[in-house]
Amino acid sequence: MKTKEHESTDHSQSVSPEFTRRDALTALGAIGALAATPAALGARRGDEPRVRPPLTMEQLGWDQRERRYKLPDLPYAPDALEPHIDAETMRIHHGRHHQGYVNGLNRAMEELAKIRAGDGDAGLIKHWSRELAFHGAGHVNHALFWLTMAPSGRGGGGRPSGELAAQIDRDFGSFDGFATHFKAASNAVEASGWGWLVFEPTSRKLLVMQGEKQQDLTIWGVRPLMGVDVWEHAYYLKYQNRRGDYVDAFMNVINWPMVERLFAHARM
Ligand code: MN3
Repeated sequence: MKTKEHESTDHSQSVSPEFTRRDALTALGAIGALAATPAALGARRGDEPRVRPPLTMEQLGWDQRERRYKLPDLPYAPDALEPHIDAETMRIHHGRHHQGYVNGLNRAMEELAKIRAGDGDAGLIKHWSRELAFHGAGHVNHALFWLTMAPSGRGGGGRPSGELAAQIDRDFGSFDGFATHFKAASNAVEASGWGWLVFEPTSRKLLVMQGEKQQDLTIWGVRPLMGVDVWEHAYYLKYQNRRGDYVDAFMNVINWPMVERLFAHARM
C-alpha cells in the first residue's frame, strides 16, 4: 500500500517540502544548541541580522590578511557568458581593467596614509581623494558586476521571483516596464558609465539610475543591486558602437537569484 509521504520512513524518496524542512530542523537540533539558535534559523535576535550578508570579503575583493584590496576571482570561466559576452572581453575586462581599479585604489590609500604621516604632499589631497573615489567605486562596481551575472539558462537571464518581482511590479508597473526603463537609461549614459538597479532605503523604493564614470550621479545611501557596465571596454570587441545590442544581450545573463539575495539584505 502506498503511504502518504509524511508517513513514509524512507526519506530518500520523494518528500514534501514541509517534511524536508522539519527534518532539517531536527537535524540542526541534533548538531547542537548553537546551530539551532534563532539566528541560525533566520529569526531576528537582538542586533543580529535577519539575513546573513550575501557576499563574502573574498567575493568583494578585500584581502583580510594583507589588509589590501585585491582582484576577486571570476565566479565562472571567462567564456561562460558566451555568446552574450565574449571570452576575450571578459579576460581583458577582469584581468586588466578591474585589476587597474584595484591597483589605483590601493595606491590612493597608501598615498593618503603617507600624507597623514607627514611624508607626502598635502597639496595632493584633492588629487588622491578623487583617485580614491574613482578607483574605489570602480572596484566595488566590478566586484558586484561579475557576481550579478551568470551563464544564460544556468542562473542567468529570465525574470526575478518572490519579493523582488513583487517590488519591481509595484515600483515600475511590471517587469517589462522595468526592463524598458533600465535598458533606455543604460543606453543613454553619457560617455562611460553604468546603468543600475538600486534600492533607496528612505523611500524603500527601487530606482533605476545612471552612473557616469564609476561614481557620479548617485544618491548617497542607495544599495546597488545590479548594474550593467556600459564603458566601451565592456562591449566594444564584440559589439563595437552598438551599445543597445550589448545591453539587450546583458539581460540574458542577469543573475536574478543573486540580485534577490542582495535585495533581501538591502531591505533589512
Ligand atoms: Mn568596466
